[in-house]
Amino acid sequence: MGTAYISLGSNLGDRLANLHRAIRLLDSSETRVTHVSRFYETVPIGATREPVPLYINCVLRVETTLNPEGLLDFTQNLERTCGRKPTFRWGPRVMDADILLFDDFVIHTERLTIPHPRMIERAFALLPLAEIDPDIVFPNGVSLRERLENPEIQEQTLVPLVTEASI
Ligand code: A4P
Ligand code: MG
Repeated sequence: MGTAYISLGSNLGDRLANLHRAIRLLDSSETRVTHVSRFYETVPIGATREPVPLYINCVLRVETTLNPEGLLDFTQNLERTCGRKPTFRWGPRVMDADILLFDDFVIHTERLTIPHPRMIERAFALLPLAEIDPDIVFPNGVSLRERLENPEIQEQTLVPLVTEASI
């Protein structure tokens, strides 16, 4: 059994409904959702060709019998089931499901990089992660607490939504 942290983001359609649906789909026979962070409304990060609407983001902790590649297949199927259509990089999407961490694995293949390479710069991933497990230390020895004190993380805008994230 492996433990993974998954970041969910939606900035198209009924964003809350999209997140709830993804959480339900993830709670399956192969991946059990054990923790869900609060939901946050977040300003889009990353340069795009055109303005992109605000995201709602959250992070989940799952216990899974899948290996990392199997979990990526699962999350990519989930993105399609939720109605994600290919657009441009960082374009609006009904659902983005990224694997942030998987046990202490460090993976660099063509399809999969773990820890997620951009996680460390993104408050929308780090803050919800800290709600679930504030004591995380990344495989490179950097602690989550250390990253949260970084001014570049602290200046990013995250608004917690008053809604119950439920499994
Ligand atoms: N891939 C490699 N490693 C992973 C991993 N750990 N988890 C590959 C998931 N996928 C991984 O992803 C592109 C490819 O990454 C996949 O084919 C997979 O094999 P994608 O989701 O199809 O494309 P993308 O998301 O447009 O590009 P990218 O570079 O992955 O973007 P990110 O890093 O996912 O960022 N701002 C806010 N506020 N909230 C957000 O949620 N999300 C993004 C997307 C940008 N800005 C955002 C948010
Ligand atoms: Mg992605």
